[in-house]
Amino acid sequence: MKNLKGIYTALLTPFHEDGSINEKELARLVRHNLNLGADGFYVCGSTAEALMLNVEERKRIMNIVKENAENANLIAHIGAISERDAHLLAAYARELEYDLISSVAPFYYKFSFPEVRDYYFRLADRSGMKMLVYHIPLYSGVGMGFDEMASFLNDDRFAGIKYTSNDFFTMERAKAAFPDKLILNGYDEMILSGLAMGADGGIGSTYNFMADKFVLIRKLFHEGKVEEARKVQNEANRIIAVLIRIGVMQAEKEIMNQLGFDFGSCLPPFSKITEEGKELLKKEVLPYIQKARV
Ligand code: MN9
Repeated sequence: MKNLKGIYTALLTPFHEDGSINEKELARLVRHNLNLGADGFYVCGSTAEALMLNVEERKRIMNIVKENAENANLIAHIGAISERDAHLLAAYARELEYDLISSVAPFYYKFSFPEVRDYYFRLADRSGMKMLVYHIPLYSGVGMGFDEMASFLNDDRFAGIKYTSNDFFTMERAKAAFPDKLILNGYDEMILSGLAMGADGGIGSTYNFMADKFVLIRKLFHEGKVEEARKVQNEANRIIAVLIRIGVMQAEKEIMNQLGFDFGSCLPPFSKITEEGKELLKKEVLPYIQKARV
């Protein structure tokens, strides 16, 4: 079994002015992140605005990432409000030989937990792929406690959980009960807490331009250098605090633009970043991140 622990960049999607995908820049983003030391990629997740893209666009992104990722680990987020679309994307992930599929819980209609559970099992069964449950209660509105998580982790068809919550108590309980399952931390600003409670790595949006900091935090943590790891977490958090003031996704795209990429802006209904936001990033973020060499 391949080692799937590590630091995964939740890739952004660069767009042209007309809203079509900038494929050349996506390939550059993947190469930039390999240079920063990322172990793998989380493809078509929240950060990619994938829930606002159609199946063809998502397949195209999966394809471009596969072609440029060398032998990095690949997780395809195939979640969609249409389960039919999710099955199509899961089948495509298998065709491209992704390592895992992942899905947000079915949302909007307030499905019961048995409905949520059966959704996940159908996707794993039909695709023959191992599933990483994407737990993000703040966005999906679907909460899960230890018992719900255990109903997945008890089963071979489930690789683990992408854990985007600050309930580290439940994270620890899940890891202690299922030490061989993969728990990947979701909130970048708290990855050190996640690692301390048993996370095997992380998946994050701010990794797009500072994966090196998260690779270092994880390395220092595993060497027992927790104070040093906290210094790097502090460097990352000073940046993330600025992003939160502006709007995380809009700010992330602008940072890529300032690094010399051509990422455009987020799709509507996301608003465009203001001139003031751009200035703030130039002053308070750009000097503290690595320049691109691709
Ligand atoms: O995948 C990301 N979560 C969302 C994880 O986009 C909802 C995080 O990387 C956050 O963007 C980041 C900033 O809050 O931690």
